[in-house]
Amino acid sequence: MASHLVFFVFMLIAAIVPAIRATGKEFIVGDEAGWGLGFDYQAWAYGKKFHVGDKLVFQYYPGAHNVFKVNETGFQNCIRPPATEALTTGNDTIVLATPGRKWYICSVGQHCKKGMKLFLTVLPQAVKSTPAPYATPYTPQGV
Ligand SMILES: *[C@@H]1O[C@H](CO)[C@@H](O)[C@H](O)[C@H]1NC(C)=O
Ligand SMILES: *[C@@H]1O[C@H](CO)[C@@H](O)[C@H](O)[C@H]1NC(C)=O
Ligand SMILES: [Cu+2]
Repeated sequence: MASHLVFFVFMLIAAIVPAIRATGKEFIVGDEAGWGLGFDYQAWAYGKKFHVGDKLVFQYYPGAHNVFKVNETGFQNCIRPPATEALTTGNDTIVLATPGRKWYICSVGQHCKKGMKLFLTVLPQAVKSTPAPYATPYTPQGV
């Protein structure tokens, strides 16, 4: 009897957990420091696990900075891509849509050269977002 209840609770949790994970985590880049100068974004990203479906939010005073998604060369040499538009709202949300390596820089002045750049690796989605099957209802026995 008690073991049935434990099984039911387990099934319930197993059905709920993937639904929570699938909504994606939100990362405020730099946490309280936000997106700015004098912050080590590689240290910030180190040890964090980014998955497809998670979001990055770059927060800064609008006009003071911007966000460009660049390739590896652009990241290393601080080259802003001519064709792409910068994100400039000061609350720029990027959904990590594909796995792989991603690079972001600020193109204002010498900010990128001074270290205002972020590199991270996006992992595939941790749990499939397909709806979990319903748990089998607990049926009392020997009543
Ligand atoms: C990287 O981006 C620059 C534009 O900023 C472009 O000229 C270059 O071809 C790109 N390199 C690769 C390997 O895609
Ligand atoms: C910033 O963006 C996030 C995610 O899109 C949103 O939840 C939040 O309300 C925004 N904050 C401000 C101050 O606009
Ligand atoms: Cu900047």
